[in-house]
Amino acid sequence: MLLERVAAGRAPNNQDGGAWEKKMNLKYFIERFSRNREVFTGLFVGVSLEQARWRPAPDKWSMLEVINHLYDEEREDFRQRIQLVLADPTRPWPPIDPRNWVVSRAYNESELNPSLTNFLSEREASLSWLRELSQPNWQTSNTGPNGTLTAGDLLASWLAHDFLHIRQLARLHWQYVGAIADPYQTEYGGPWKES
Ligand code: NI
Repeated sequence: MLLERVAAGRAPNNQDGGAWEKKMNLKYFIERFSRNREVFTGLFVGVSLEQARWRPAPDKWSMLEVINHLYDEEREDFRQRIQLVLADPTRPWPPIDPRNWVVSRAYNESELNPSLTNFLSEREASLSWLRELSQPNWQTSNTGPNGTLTAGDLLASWLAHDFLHIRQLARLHWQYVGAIADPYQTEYGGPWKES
């Protein structure tokens, strides 16, 4: 499947002999980005605004902060930066500040349903764009304050980022169970640790 796609996608006049594909299985990424849209939806089904705004500690993010972070990352970081590097590798990227946005954009004061809908719509927009991509050169790179990143690095990091936040949201659920079950304990279910 992968080999067939790589061979079929090669442009006859491609100067680096098809290396632009570099075995990046875009179909797999599109499928997972789409499935993760459902995973994020599922993680928020039945969550009250109170739970969404709950932080396990003052310096930890709430579920609402996570989904707003994902919304901004989708628009202003991963998708936009891949678009920018593919369009013009030399063009500097507009700066982003995800950590400060949590506070400066008051994520935890936003409403839950619009926040989730915003992210899900942006993910749909990302999927539409990815499906329309024609022979992108995944090796195209931009060098900036964070070093050199290829379009392929950005695509891979984007999907990996999904899973980091899926893990974070699952942990927030786990912590919330512990909080609302008090005085009952969750230890019998097992500890939270890397498996
Ligand atoms: Ni993140």
